[in-house]
Amino acid sequence: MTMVEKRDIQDFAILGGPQRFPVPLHVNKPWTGERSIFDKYLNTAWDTQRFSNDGPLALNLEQRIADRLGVANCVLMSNGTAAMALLLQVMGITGEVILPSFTFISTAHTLVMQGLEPVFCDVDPLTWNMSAGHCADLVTERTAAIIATHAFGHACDVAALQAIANRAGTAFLLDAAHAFDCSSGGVKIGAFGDAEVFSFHATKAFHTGEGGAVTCRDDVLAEELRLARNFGFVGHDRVNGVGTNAKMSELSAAMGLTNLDAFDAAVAKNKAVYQAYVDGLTGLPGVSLLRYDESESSNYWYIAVRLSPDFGIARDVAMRILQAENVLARRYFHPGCHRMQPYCTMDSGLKARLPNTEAIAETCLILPGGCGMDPADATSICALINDIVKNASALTAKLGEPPDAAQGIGGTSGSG
Ligand code: T4K
Repeated sequence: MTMVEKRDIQDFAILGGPQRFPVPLHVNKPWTGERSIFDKYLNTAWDTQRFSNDGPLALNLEQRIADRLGVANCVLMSNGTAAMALLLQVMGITGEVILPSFTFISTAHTLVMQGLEPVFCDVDPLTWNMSAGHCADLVTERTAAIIATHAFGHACDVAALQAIANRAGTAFLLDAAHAFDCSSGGVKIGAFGDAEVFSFHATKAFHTGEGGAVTCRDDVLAEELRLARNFGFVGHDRVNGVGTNAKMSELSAAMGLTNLDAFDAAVAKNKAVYQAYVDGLTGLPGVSLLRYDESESSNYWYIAVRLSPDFGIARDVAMRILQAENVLARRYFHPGCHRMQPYCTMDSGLKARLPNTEAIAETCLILPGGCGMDPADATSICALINDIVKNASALTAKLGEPPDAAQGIGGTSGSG
C-alpha cells in the first residue's frame, strides 16, 4: 500500500483528505482457523444430528482447553456473562462484591441482577489492573467475593489479591475474558482463585463465535456448574437445584476446535502486529503502549495505549481523527463502570473515589490489533499517529480542546 504522508491538516480525512486505509481496521477483528477443518467438525454434528447438551465436540473442546491451560476443569458455557452469573449463583455468594470499575460492564450488571452489591475498586496506574492496596481498604464484613479482571490479557496481581481474600475469608474469582493462554509467574491463567471466567466471544483472542467457560481446580464446583448450566438436571427427570440454560452448542464448539487447532499460528501473527506497534510507537511523544511481559505467555491480542498531554491532542479528538482514517480505535472501558448508569446514581458509584480509573478511562485507546491485520498496517497506523503528533496544535485548534482542558466525561453511554 502506498502511504501518503499527512503534511498539512487538510490531508487528514476528518478535514476532507483521502483516508489512510481503504477498508475499516477494527479493534480485534474476529479471526478463524481453516474453513475445511470447520467443515469437518460441522459434518460430525450434521452426520450425528447432535447439536447440543454435552455433545462430543463440546466435551472434546472442554478437555483440550483444560489440558492447554493446565487446570483440572473447564466447564463450557454459552457466553462469559452467563458463566459469571452461574458461578456466583452456584457458589452462593451474597452481599458485597469488590470489582474494578475499569472492566467490561457485564460483571457489574450480573452482580446487580443477582441481588449483590458492587463495590468499585481502583486500578494500578501502570498495569491498569485492580489495585491490591485499594481492594484491601474496601473489604468489610459484608464482602463476599473479590472479582479481579486480567485486563487486556495482562495478569492482575493474583498473589496479593488472593492473600487479601484469604485474610478476609472471601471468595476470589477472576475475569479472564481477555487472557486466554496468558500466564502469571509462568502458570497459565485458568487455575487461579476459586475459579476463572473466560469469554469466547467472536472478538476475543480465542473464540467460539459466542461462548465462555469457567475453569477451576475444584471438581465438586465444576460438577455443580455442569448441572446448573443444564437447568440443574441430573439424568433425565431429576433436578438437584436452580439452574439455567447456559450450554454451548456443538456449532460453537466446532468453531472453538477449529480455532484451537490454529491458535499458535494466530498468536505468532498477533505478536508480529504487536511488535510492529512496539517499533513504530517507540520515541513518539505522549504515547505509551501497555507492554506485554516477555517472560510470560501472552496472546498479544490487545494493543492498548495511553495518551499523555505531550501528545498534544485530547484522546477523544485523536480517536475521531483515527476513525475518519478507517482506524476504528475504541476507548474501552470509558468512562468506567462507576460512571455509567445505573451505578453513577447508586451508592456504589456515588461513593467510588477512583482517580486512576478515571485518568486511564479518559486517556486510553485500544488500537486495531491481532492477526486479522498485517504488521505493515500497524506500522502505517504508527506513521499516521506520528503525523497527528506533528500537526497536533493545528489539529487541536481546528477540531477540539487541548488535552488538559478535555478531562470531562464524554457521555455515559460508554463503550466496551
Ligand atoms: N469481561 C470482560 C473483560 C469482557 O471484555 C467481556 C466481553 C465480558 C466479561 C463478557 O463476556 P461475554 O458475555 O461477551 O462472552 C464486545 C463484545 O460483545 C463483548 O464480548 C466484549 N467483552 C466487549 C469488550 O466487546 P463490542 O460492543 O465492542 O462489539 P462490536 O459489535 O462493536 O464489535 C467490535 C468490532 O469487531 C466491530 O468493529 C465489528 C467487529 N466484529 C464484531 C463481531 C461481533 C466483526 O467483524 N465480526 C463480528 O462477528 O462488544
